[in-house]
Amino acid sequence: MTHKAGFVNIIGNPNVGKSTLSNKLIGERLSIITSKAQTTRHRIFGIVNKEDYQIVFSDTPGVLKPKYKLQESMLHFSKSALADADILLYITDTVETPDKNDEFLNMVKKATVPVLLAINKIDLIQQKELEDLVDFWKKELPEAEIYPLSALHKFNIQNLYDRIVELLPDSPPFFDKDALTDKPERFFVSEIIREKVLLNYQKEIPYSVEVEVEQFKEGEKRHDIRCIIHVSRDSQKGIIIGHQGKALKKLGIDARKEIELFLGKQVYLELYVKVSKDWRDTDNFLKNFGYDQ
Ligand code: GDP
Ligand code: MG
Ligand code: K
Repeated sequence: MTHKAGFVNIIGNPNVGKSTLSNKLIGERLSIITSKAQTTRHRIFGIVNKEDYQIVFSDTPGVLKPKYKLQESMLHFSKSALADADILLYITDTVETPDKNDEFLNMVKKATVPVLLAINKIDLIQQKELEDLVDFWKKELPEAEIYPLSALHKFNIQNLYDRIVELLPDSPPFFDKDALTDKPERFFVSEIIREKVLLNYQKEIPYSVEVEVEQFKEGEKRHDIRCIIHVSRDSQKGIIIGHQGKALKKLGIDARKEIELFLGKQVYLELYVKVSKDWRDTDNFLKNFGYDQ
């Protein structure tokens, strides 16, 4: 029996639905999803293993014009997605205005591997509008195969998935066939906490926060997890903690519930807030947080 395996790299602008679609394709909730842009900072591999194939999906940050070092690193993750792909999955949606200067689009045009173009969020428009949009993309990316779909409503996703499997090259698996992802459990713990920060706090706070898992002690009945929430400035520490500690307490409860679901274990979660001045522009911090290249 021949075995197939390949890297499917998912790219596109912020908020078109990359995380939603990749999670539906993978069938596990691996990348975090919120309505705020720039949620996904790392390349996240989700791996689908079947007897005769292995698909390695990566979900990347959208294109950004780097404003600070963290974003430079995020952009690097995205660009590297183009370098090692077997299949490119370029996602647009029915909301964004197609832009001829789109940096990713221009890279996709130069791709030498098969390009699948997903037009997401078709639940938001009428049939006629969709036909016009499909015509536009046929001209814009003549080599691409077009898949109109709705990731959120799980509509028309199976066709896309089947085509991906067809296009996989003959290859032995890249990862253990029982691996779900190349990221350890503690990575997802920090991502879940970061997602709750995004949901619980406003404005610039979420983008100033990094979560470090300081201790991850696996117990028979319970996991003891201690995390540091790094912020860039003193004033942000007060905001995270909130009046009489209420905001931090709520964050801890929200995060613990979801971590327990994810790990299938009872969890004792301790959260500390620490000011790590200007961590977003400090090489040492970025390196510790896994953003070095
Ligand atoms: P990413 O930034 O490209 O990873 O986008 P996300 O996956 O985080 O999705 C951004 C927003 O679009 C979220 O609020 C999703 O719920 C929403 N979204 C994703 N897919 C669909 C869809 O098929 N239809 C609609 N109406 N919304 C969607
Ligand atoms: Mg995302
Ligand atoms: K997002």
